[in-house]
Amino acid sequence: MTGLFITLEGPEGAGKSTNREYLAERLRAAGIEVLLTREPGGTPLAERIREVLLTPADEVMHPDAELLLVFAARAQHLAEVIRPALARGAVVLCDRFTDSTYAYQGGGRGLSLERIATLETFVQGDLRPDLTLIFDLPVEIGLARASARGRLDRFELEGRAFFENVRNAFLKRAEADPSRYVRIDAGQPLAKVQQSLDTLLPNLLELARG
Ligand code: Z5A
Repeated sequence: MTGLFITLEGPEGAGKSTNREYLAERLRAAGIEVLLTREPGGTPLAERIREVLLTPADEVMHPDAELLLVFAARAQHLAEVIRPALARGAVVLCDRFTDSTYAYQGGGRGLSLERIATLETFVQGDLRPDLTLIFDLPVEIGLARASARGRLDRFELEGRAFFENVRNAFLKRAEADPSRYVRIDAGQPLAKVQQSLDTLLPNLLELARG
């Protein structure tokens, strides 16, 4: 049995966590097993790597170290959580995955996309998400939502140009493969965003039921 692997992507404050819960509720109400998880993280070890990645520190993290930590956490997460859930037929709803690596380490840090693709294949084999929802919104709105939460993490301390590059990288990936990506306008009021998700639901249920 093979489940369904759905990832939610987009910049900070785009509403990925909020809408992940909303989608999970809808799918569970239809009797589908749903596993909610996130990256970096999703297992105790991967959550420890997340702490290292997100905590601001005096020592500047080299971009290659950042890239390898992201994939180290992903290898653990895939082995312990994602692959077993897919193997038992669950729908996996994952808050960020490798599109974030292309956007943050590729678009934001300027690392080579070829190098990211090599690590992607090394860590994931041929596993890719079945569907990726890109929650897109202007950088200033996302940053305002993130700052309203209080203390900023290591990524949120970056400047505006970094986040413009991240956003553009997400949009470019979505445009390049419309069969896998759906762009959601996350700058709308939450009720409208959730109406957009509702329109996807019949399709998702059909896919989840195989
Ligand atoms: N990262 C990386 O560099 N490379 C990788 O490969 C991976 C990750 C996997 C993880 O942070 C960091 O790791 C991330 C990239 C890096 N960078 N940062 N920062 P994260 O995913 O935990 O952090 P985040 O994206 O910043 O999470 P977030 O701010 O919680 O965003 P969100 O989940 O998209 O939003 P939310 O929590 O659902 O909503 C945020 C607030 O906005 C909240 O108060 C909501 O009530 C509100 N909200 C949500 N939607 C709306 C609408 N439509 N209108 C008004 N208000 C709304």
